Amino acid sequence: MNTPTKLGTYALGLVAVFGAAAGIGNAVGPVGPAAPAHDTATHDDPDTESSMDMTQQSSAANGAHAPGGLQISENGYTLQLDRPDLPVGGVTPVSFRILGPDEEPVTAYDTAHDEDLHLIAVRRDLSGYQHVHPELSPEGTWSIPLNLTAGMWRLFADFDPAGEDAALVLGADVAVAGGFTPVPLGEASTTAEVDGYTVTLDGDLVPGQESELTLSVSRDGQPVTDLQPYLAAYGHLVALRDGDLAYLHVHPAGEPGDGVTKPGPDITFYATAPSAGDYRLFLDFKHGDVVRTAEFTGSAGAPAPSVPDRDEPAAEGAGEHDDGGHAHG
Ligand SMILES: [Cu+2]
Repeated sequence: MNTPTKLGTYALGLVAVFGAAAGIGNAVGPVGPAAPAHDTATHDDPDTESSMDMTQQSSAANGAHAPGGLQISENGYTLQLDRPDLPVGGVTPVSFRILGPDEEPVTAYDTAHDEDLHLIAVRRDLSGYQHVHPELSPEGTWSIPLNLTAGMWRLFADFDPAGEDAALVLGADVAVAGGFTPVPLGEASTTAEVDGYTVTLDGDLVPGQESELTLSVSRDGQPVTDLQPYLAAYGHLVALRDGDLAYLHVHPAGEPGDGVTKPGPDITFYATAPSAGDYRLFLDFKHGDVVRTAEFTGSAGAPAPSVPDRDEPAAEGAGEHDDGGHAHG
């Protein structure tokens, strides 16, 4: 009966390896009582003794507030679906309201990217992506048919209520009845094919930092230089974090008609990844009067620090860590 012991030893070995891999900033290691938060642990979960320090490092690296899309209610606004579950098959009407701080449906919106509200639907395995623009009734109900396969879906409403300074992204789940096979996240890639078009991705997502991403569209080996404006840009990019579907803030660089921005082949965006990890990127672009979506899997940051601290000469890199005051636990 010493199998459990062996397993236990093996597990401890794994923890030790993991602790070593986590490297800098992690002298305490993931076992044992939680290290007191170094500086600015912004999450207020009091029960974090088993959480990994890597996660804490990642969130500490992000000075911004929480990413969008993770909440059904925020800043007094609530996404209220008419039905939390839907039948499977074909095209299904979906309707919802945005309730304001007065709990009444919001009927006045500021237009952003040519629309008052953008609805993103994606199954929770990041398949089935749809970006649509529902119709608003005078009473404040948004309606749109969606093509929903069986499974758990996430709906994101991206909108800016009139009178508010900033746009909100609220998210809600919808269960679609029936059996389904989860689709694995695709391998990280810088090339996507859609409908005879090839889209390449240049640039890296950086945890906690805005980075430039350039997507370049070609067809039959020829750069596409006559992209059509779509949503006041030559492309619309949505990025979702694998695992919780956090919705990244992305904005295009330039817009059609500004005298600078060309209609392809390159479309440039600025995106901020809230943490290290995998993301799914969805680029909508319009050409030949058809909107198509190119999808990529991308990673932000390295999974673990690759260079042990002591091997670095006392140069600029180490200096930066010391400034942060949290590199050496
Ligand atoms: Cu939209």
